[in-house]
Amino acid sequence: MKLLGFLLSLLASSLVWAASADSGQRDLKLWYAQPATEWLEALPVGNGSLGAMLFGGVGEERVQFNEQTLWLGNETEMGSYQPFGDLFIAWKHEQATEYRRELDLNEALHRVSYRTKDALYTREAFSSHPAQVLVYRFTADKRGGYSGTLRLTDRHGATISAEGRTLRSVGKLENGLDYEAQVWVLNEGGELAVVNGTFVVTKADAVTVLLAAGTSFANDPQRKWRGEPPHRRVADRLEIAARKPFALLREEHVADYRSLFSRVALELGKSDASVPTDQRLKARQGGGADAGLEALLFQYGRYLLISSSRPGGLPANLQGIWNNDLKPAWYSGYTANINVQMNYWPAELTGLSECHEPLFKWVQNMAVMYRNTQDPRVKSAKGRGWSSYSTTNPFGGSSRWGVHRPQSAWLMQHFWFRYEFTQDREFLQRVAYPGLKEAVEFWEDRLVEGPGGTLVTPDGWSPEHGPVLEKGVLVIKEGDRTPHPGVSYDQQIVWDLFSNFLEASEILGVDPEYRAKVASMRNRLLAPKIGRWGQLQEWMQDVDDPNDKHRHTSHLFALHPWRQIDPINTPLLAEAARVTLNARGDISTGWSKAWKINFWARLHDGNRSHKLVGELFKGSILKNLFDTHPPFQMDGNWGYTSGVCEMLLQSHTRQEGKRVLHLLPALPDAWSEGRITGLRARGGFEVDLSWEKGRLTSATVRNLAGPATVLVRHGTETRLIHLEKAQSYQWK
Ligand code: FUC
Repeated sequence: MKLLGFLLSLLASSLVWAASADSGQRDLKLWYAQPATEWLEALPVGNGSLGAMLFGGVGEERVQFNEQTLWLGNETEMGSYQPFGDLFIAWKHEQATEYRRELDLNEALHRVSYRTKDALYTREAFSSHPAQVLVYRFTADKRGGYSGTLRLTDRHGATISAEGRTLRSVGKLENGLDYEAQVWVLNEGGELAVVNGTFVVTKADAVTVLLAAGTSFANDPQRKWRGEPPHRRVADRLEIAARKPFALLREEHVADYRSLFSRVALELGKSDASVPTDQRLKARQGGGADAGLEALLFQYGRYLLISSSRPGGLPANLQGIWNNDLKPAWYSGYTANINVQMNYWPAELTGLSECHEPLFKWVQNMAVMYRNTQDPRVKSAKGRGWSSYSTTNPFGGSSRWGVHRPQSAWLMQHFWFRYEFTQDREFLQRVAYPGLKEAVEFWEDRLVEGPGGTLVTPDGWSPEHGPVLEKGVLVIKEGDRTPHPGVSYDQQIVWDLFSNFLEASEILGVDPEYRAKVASMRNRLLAPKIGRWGQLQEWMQDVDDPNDKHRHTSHLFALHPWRQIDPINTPLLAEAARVTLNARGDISTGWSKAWKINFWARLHDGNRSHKLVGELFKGSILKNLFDTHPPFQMDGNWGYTSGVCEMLLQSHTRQEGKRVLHLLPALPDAWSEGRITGLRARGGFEVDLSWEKGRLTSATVRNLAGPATVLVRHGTETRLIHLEKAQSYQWK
């Protein structure tokens, strides 16, 4: 019997470690040699809407879960994103050795394994998009190893019950939103009993826990944001999932996740993945080199986006979908003067166009809410188009802090990106174009005549500070929102909007007269200016302070994410942007550093981008690799992933009217060797790149869309290529 146990344990442990023997896989794991002791050490799983933070405790596992529609607030009150509840699973296991927990980004699986004096215990968890349930399975190499309790808690006064094999919490928020969570406990062997509202498991061989949660939220303003109560939906999901063997649930989950995740692979040098992630992070923070960790953080951004943003759902908020606070920072909402856009920068670049969709739906909903608003602060001048406040919730309610006139214009950029990358003409015609045109009309009605017959926006602000006179001295004050005409941020966003509109109307062959009018308005827009200390001016007047270290660099919008400024076509302005960035410095909040990685890449300075990568790791990456502002804010994760793309491939510029695919435009010395496959470029291209000793060794450009002629650039060499649909070009 003893011998059998030993053999079984050998078999189980070799299975557990089999995956990690493959070095390609090992590099894509976050792993730790101890359980999480606090929330920001726990590891996230998510299926786009149902998310959880897993602590991996031995004596007690904590599953802190969220569902992305559990929001307080309404159309007028901001409210905030709420934690749903916790599931505590306590096993009578002590003195664990060989402890390991990991998040495998290749398969979106969370695993825990440890040994006690008589057995090897293993767990596997995932949040399944196809099944819409969270699955957590506990196994061991000995029979009857699981005895303990399962307890469900809630933070909003829900009624909690335990019956049969179901734990249930049912409640209502003060805004009338109904919510429900159910946990099914499926034990193999042993017994399951209800004692005082909790489940007691005795001597089970294995236990599978299924969790589903939902609310009565409907993502639809016409329905006043309310749909069916969640009960039936939640129960049905569990019933269907419970009928499937664990292996099948797992297989369907992995297949679904990999259909998105595996589109892009990145290798950056070698690193020792046998070292736990928190130790690698510490070493990196201390200045050590770890290109593998940088590749892991890149893929983590993709993992997080797939896990928090799926078609039909809400967009990823400031914390994705993961929140444990009743009063989360900035409501865990949607801030659109940089943050929510940054969340989606990597979507098209890294082949996750589907994950971009929730943003479009949200923008369309906001348009419904704000188009006819009577709120004098954000009302459009002549009833055309819409704008809003900086921070809003899913229902259109806002914090009312920061009137943000370019809201729709900047957000419409994402619709244009979607078209540029996918070349989906139907999307352009049906979805993007009407929204672009509406935003153009909004600005047509607002622009006024400025100096020298230029057109300026009348009353904007440069998030999130401004020039004020204090005791006769001009200072740039944090948070000041005094309106000013011709603010660079506004001017550049309107230039971007008009440019996208012009291209869109030309491609679709519509509105030729209006196009001509918009073209002439664009030509008259007050252009970016170089100020007295060589900087790119933030305001119409040359008032920038060279000692200003503000985290927002709103006036560099034209450099990134847009294309009005670039080193090849507008070298003087690019130089001014460089002066500005140097003055602002590299030390800032998480997302600000992430943005700067993108800026320096756009200036073709890979080493400086990589220095910012180091700064990001140093003060802004937490043990579970979440970005921190502080506090924790996920935009920096996504801004980083986008930054890495910008270092390796850019496709936003034109030369002589032709799109340019720029290969390795900002490769840092630290990434002397590497390989990336599946990166996307504007124009509908997919690009693979390999390099050694800092030099490109091969590149493949595949054309996924219709016939196209593009310039491919590498270093100082530029080649004109023509590709039919599905054809590829090999750079040698
Ligand atoms: C903007 C930023 C803050 C923070 C918040 C969510 O207000 O200025 O730094 O990121 O959004």
